[in-house]
Order: sequence, then structure tokens, then C-alpha cells
Amino acid sequence: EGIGPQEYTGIKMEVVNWSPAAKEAIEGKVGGRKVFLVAATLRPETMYGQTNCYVGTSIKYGVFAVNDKEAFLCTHRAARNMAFQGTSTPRGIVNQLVEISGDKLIGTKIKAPFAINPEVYVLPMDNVIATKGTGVVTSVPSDSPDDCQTLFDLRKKAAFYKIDPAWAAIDPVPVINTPNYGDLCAPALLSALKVQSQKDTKQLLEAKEIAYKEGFYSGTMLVGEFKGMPVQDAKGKVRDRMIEAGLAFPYAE
Ligand code: A2H
Repeated sequence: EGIGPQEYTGIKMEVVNWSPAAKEAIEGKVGGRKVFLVAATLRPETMYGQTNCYVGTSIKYGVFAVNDKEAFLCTHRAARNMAFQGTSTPRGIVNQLVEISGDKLIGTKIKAPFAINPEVYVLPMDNVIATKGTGVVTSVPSDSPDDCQTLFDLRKKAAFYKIDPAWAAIDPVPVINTPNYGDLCAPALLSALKVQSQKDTKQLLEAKEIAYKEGFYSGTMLVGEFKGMPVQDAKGKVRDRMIEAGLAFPYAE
């Protein structure tokens, strides 16, 4: 991380159906508000390719009132940052409605804004960092090697991860073409670098760096309103569209 704040896009993923454990913990405690899981992303232009969402199973999350109508599910740390960025009212006040552990969220169905698959499931990821972003990661396995390897691990070991295989059934969706890695950059890099699991953190770091550079400097959009446009130009435009639609907001830390 360099000097100065990292500018993310907060993606609002409305809950469609809570998992049974989350329902028990949360029902009756949000004052009728719509609840959104909020993910921090650096790649808003990839949101067309969301196939699921990740949380850390041992991370503590909260549901925080944004106003009378909406509440955000994220870490307390992120809610506090948001309270000072004009996201919630009154300014600087964190109003936690309920606390919930990440493991209880697995199997919750949420809306994936702008995605070709409009509804996706919450799944576990080993490498979610509690102190980065919101603690919620939206999964785009076409363009994020971490997301893609986690999806492959979950499919291989569904019982171990205590998930229903149906929750991990959506395949990576082509969103961006790069000259060197085709229409599915992340899966191509996982094969090229022989990544076997989420635990191969060294190769994953290398894959992540290549994917980011390739996508940003050489990528062309394959889908959406800005299809055919270089990623460098489309990135900000997709972000603006999502914000205009009320499905995203700027988040910095
Ligand atoms: B990115 P940086 Cl398609 N723990 O969004 C682990 N990873 C987290 C996280 C957390 N608490 N919060 C956010 N992230 C991920 C999309 C994406 C991302 C693509 C490709 C690369 C990529 C879809 N997932 O990130 O350390 C989020 O995943 C690679 C740079 O602040 C977020 O953007 O640089 C990115 O890491 C932020 O990482």
C-alpha cells in the first residue's frame, strides 16, 4: 500500500434470503430496514461477472443503520469509516443494530448489482482480511485469481467447507478480453502459474499482480454499456453508473 488513502467502490448487495442461522440472528432486529452486504472493490468495471460473494467465517460483522430505510452489513471498522464519509446519518455516529459472525452468513442469497447473474450466494474464503475494506468481498472469478481459486476449492471440497454445491455452481463469466490471457484472465493465470489452492499465496500474489496490470492496461470490455471500450476508460464510467443507480458509493480508507 502506498501513501494516502485507497479509493474503493462500495458495492451494495441487497439480501434476498438470509441463511437460516442469519435469519435467526437478525430477524426483528433491523427495524424493517433493507439490509445490504457491502463489498469494497478496486475493479467496479468487473461487476458484470460476479458469481458469488465471500466473507471470512471467523470475522465479526455487524448490521449498521444507514438511515431509517437501509442498513449495511460489514465490519465495525468499515462502518465507522463510512460514518465519517457521508454514507450514513447522523455523521460520525455508528448505530449497530446486531452483531453476527461470518460463518452464519454462508448460504445467504443476495442481489449482485449489474451482474449477468443477478442473484448469488455468500460463501467462505480463507484469506479475507478483517482489517481491509468492509470484510466482504464480491467474487469475480473471471478476473480475480483469488476469487477464482477459492471458487475451485469450494467446488472440490464442498463438504469440508460446509456449503451446498449449488451455491458455488455459477461459472466464471467473460467480462474483459486481454491479448495475453483471452476472455477469462484469472482462470488462465491459475493454470499458467500452476496454482493448486487458496494456500498457494505466493503464486496467487503474482497472478493477482499480472491480472490487475493486464486488465487495466490491455483489457477491453466484452459486456455491458461500455462493451468494446478499453478498461482504462470504462472503469470510471461503470463506477459512475452504479453510483447514479444507487447501487454503489465511494469508500476510502
Ligand atoms: B477486488 P487492496 Cl475482479 N480481504 O474486487 C481480502 N481481499 C479483499 C478484502 C478483504 N477484506 N476487501 C477487498 N478485497 C479484494 C474485484 C477484483 C479485485 C478483481 C480483481 C482484483 C481485485 C472482485 N473481487 O483485487 O489490497 C477486492 O477484490 C486485486 C487488487 O486494497 C478488492 O478489489 O489492493 C481488492 O481486494 C482490494 O485489495
